[in-house]
Amino acid sequence: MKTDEAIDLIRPHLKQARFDHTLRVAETAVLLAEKNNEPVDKVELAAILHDYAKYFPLEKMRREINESDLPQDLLFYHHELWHGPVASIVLEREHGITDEAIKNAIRYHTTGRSGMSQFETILFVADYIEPGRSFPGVEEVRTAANSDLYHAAWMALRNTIQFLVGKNGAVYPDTFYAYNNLTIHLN
Ligand code: DGI
Ligand code: FE
Ligand code: FE
Ligand code: FE
Repeated sequence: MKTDEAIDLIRPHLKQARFDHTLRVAETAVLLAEKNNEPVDKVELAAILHDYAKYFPLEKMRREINESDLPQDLLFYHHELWHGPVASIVLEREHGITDEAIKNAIRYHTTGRSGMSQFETILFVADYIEPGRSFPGVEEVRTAANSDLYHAAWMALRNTIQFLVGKNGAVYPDTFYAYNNLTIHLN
């Protein structure tokens, strides 16, 4: 799939603000791909597609998870975690996205996971630092991303875990595994 086809595919599924976010994630991901020697076109495609399922009806996402090989425990956690895994399976089944690197980057873009590839880490960080984001601490993560992609990912995971725990929320295990994995490997 080409970039312009991907944009045409996602556009009708997204609100304007989410579409604009997507284009900023793609621009950010391309810069990180260039800096870290990942295939720019593939990273850009993953970024354009990453929030494809963001506004799927909850019932559709629930059904897709139920009828898939995805971990069923997703259904016990916040529905915000569903759109990445659901996008990865629907994009493969209905739109021929079979590339494993692209599928995994989309699948894990919200939670992260232990042992994320550099490709996956680029989308994870780009989604967090795109210029429209204003999370507390995001500027620090942007600075880190200029010199150390994995350190930036670690900071984003730490901030997200702190944010979720701070509001007494659940944290999906993959997010902890991703954080612990980078904590151990960066030291
Ligand atoms: O889809 P986006 O808004 O661009 O960003 P995203 O896919 O990274 O979604 C992030 C939201 O998901 C963020 O507000 C926190 C929320 N969330 C809920 N539970 C978890 C979680 N994020 C992570 N990483 N882990 C969780 O368990
Ligand atoms: Fe997302
Ligand atoms: Fe994210
Ligand atoms: Fe996003």
